[in-house]
Amino acid sequence: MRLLASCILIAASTGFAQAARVVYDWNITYTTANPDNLFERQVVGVNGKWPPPTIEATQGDTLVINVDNQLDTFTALHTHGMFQNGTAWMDGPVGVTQCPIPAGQKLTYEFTLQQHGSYWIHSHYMGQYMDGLRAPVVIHAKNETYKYDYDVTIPLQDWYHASSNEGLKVFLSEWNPTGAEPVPQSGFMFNNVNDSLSFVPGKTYRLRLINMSGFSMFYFSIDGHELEVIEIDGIDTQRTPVQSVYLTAAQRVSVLVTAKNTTDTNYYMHADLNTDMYDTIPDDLILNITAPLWYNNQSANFAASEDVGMGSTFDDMTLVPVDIQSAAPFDKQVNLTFDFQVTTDGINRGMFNEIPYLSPKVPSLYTMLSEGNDSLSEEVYGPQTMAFVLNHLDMIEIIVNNLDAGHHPFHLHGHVFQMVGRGEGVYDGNTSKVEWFLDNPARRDTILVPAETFVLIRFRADNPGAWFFHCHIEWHLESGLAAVMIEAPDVAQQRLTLPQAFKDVCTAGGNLYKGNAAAKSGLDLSGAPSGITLIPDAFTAKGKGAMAGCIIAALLGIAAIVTYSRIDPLKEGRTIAIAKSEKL
Ligand SMILES: *[C@@H]1O[C@H](CO)[C@@H](O)[C@H](O)[C@H]1NC(C)=O
Ligand SMILES: *[C@@H]1O[C@H](CO)[C@@H](O)[C@H](O)[C@H]1NC(C)=O
Ligand SMILES: *[C@@H]1O[C@H](CO)[C@@H](O)[C@H](O)[C@H]1NC(C)=O
Ligand SMILES: *[C@@H]1O[C@H](CO)[C@@H](O)[C@H](O)[C@H]1NC(C)=O
Ligand SMILES: *[C@@H]1O[C@H](CO)[C@@H](O)[C@H](O)[C@H]1NC(C)=O
Ligand SMILES: *[C@@H]1O[C@H](CO)[C@@H](O)[C@H](O)[C@H]1NC(C)=O
Ligand SMILES: *[C@@H]1O[C@H](CO)[C@@H](O)[C@H](O)[C@H]1NC(C)=O
Ligand SMILES: *[C@@H]1O[C@H](CO)[C@@H](O)[C@H](O)[C@H]1NC(C)=O
Ligand SMILES: *[C@@H]1O[C@H](CO)[C@@H](O)[C@H](O)[C@H]1NC(C)=O
Ligand SMILES: *[C@@H]1O[C@H](CO)[C@@H](O)[C@H](O)[C@H]1NC(C)=O
Ligand SMILES: *[C@@H]1O[C@H](CO)[C@@H](O)[C@H](O)[C@H]1NC(C)=O
Ligand SMILES: [Cu+2]
Repeated sequence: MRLLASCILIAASTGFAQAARVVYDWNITYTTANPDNLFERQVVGVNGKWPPPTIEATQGDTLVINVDNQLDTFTALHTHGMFQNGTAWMDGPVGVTQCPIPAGQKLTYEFTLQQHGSYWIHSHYMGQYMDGLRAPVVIHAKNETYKYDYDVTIPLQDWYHASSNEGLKVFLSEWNPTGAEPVPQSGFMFNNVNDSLSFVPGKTYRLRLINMSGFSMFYFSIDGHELEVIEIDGIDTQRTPVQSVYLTAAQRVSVLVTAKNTTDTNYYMHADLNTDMYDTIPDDLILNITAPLWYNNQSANFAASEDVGMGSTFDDMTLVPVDIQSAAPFDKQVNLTFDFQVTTDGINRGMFNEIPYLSPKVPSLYTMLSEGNDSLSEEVYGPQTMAFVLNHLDMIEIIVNNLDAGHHPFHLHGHVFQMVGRGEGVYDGNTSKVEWFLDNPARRDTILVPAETFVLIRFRADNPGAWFFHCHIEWHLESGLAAVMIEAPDVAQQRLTLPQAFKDVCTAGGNLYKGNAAAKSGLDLSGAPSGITLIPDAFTAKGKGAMAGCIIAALLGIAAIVTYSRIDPLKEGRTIAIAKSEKL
């Protein structure tokens, strides 16, 4: 890659900046890793190694990833944050823009990089990215907005000892009625607990912080150093000095840091886990993760900690994009209210508007492209696909009301959105309850929605395709906290043609690439995934039999925690439990 980068520089300096074809051959393979030094486990890696390589290219390049699935299960890759404008099928989420790639099959992802900034690539098949299939994607601008001497990527990751399948079995179980998520065994900066960074005195660094966690949210800071935020999720912002930043799962923040001129002291970088997210806090989980920042690794001491952890005053909604775009009034409002409830299958699920998302039999994008005028009706996408049909070029406002007592990061595929408003409780349309950000609001692709609050986000429906909108906590996505924006089906049918290779992937896995959510034609939806719903009038309903619910929950909750401890070889017999009863 270094060679390639210099080629691009030469091309640029001779006046004909030629876009490159940046090709990665990715055999998706099992291997083992022990990045936290506590437990060696099987992981999903690339070409027999873990971690997978960082992908690096320049805006305007064509990125090609030749995937050969050498696992014994399915896979699919999502390049997080790419608009995929005109190549919607390259987006990656199974059930939305593609069928899963079966074991032994190949598929090539190929698209033009129309954006620049910090992104990441990860599996979008069940919880597979938590097994290690995730890597940073750095797209350099042809002409970066800010100058710096060094460009360093710092992935922040949480780490589980049990496989995601084992985690899902425990999480999506009738023995887990409170929806207690498996808590990671550790977290680290870079790729393992021993990694560190060395600064050259006086130089300016761009640190690309990329939160590749499945669950955890971090606060990042460096003792003795000011951070200047310059990018969130690919959007350049005005330089904004802060002491620390937070990142929810899937968010990215670039900061500029100027190294000191003196080398008599070393410093620690901090990435503190947000403990509000965990229902239980294992007593051996290191919450305040540190990694050394070396100026002098021979003898010097470390400066005293200035870490404020969760006391951070960072607020991403006050950041100011360099490319100015004021908010425009919305044409259509999509009201999404979410909560967690035990459903008819006995499982505690996350859901929008009381309907858990169930993956349709045909990916929604393919339904959109194959169902003629029926693709304009939400019905054709299935009763539990949470499909919202958007008209081409409308300004869309999504209301996200969080009824839950936890924080959740929401990600929209295919777009960045403006974060135009927020407030306490549920947004009922009373605009005076909203704290507004209408003058060049901050834009990004993943937003934190704090407990019992709402946010308002807006985007222009100018990218025909089917775009997933979901909680980026993998456990919650798998349980049903998702919706699909069906953007301009009429225009999509004119502009988009599904490549043969994507049809072949469906066929190879025994799936169809045409038809409605039931894999039938027209509006005959019999057989479409459905029937996992709220329990009508049951004890789990709010305000009814709450006492009985709590007692049963407490008993079952303990059972769930014991069950979880059993699948973790290191945790045998030791658990600390704080049951989170608010969720009932
Ligand atoms: C970290 O360092 C320790 C001590 O030097 C070593 O035993 C361990 O293998 C290292 N772990 C990793 C993941 O590099
Ligand atoms: C991918 O796997 C195939 C088959 O085992 C092998 O021939 C090829 O060299 C591998 N490619 C890479 C980049 O490791
Ligand atoms: C790069 O951007 C800077 C600041 O926006 C501008 O001053 C400079 O002329 C640009 N350089 C090129 C080669 O476009
Ligand atoms: C990454 O995101 C997770 C989930 O939102 C969060 O708990 C964790 O603190 C984040 N990490 C950082 C360094 O911001
Ligand atoms: C380091 O030294 C340079 C040159 O003397 C000076 O301009 C700069 O302000 C100094 N930086 C710091 C962080 O003290
Ligand atoms: C310490 O510095 C030396 C020389 O710069 C370098 O080779 C070595 O990797 C450094 N060690 C650590 C732990 O950073
Ligand atoms: C982590 O840091 C916070 C803030 O400095 C502090 O309140 C807390 O006690 C620390 N926790 C641990 C486990 O060190
Ligand atoms: C779809 O609807 C348009 C406008 O209502 C109509 O002109 C067209 O014939 C319809 N196409 C089909 C295949 O029914
Ligand atoms: C959104 O839906 C919630 C839940 O049904 C409701 O309480 C709220 O008033 C709605 N908001 C708007 C603006 O319609
Ligand atoms: C709207 O909210 C404001 C501030 O909370 C409140 O004073 C006002 O009565 C509300 N208006 C309506 C129509 O509910
Ligand atoms: C997609 O491309 C069209 C032009 O073909 C452009 O008007 C639109 O703004 C783009 N949308 C996104 C989200 O990139
Ligand atoms: Cu969530």
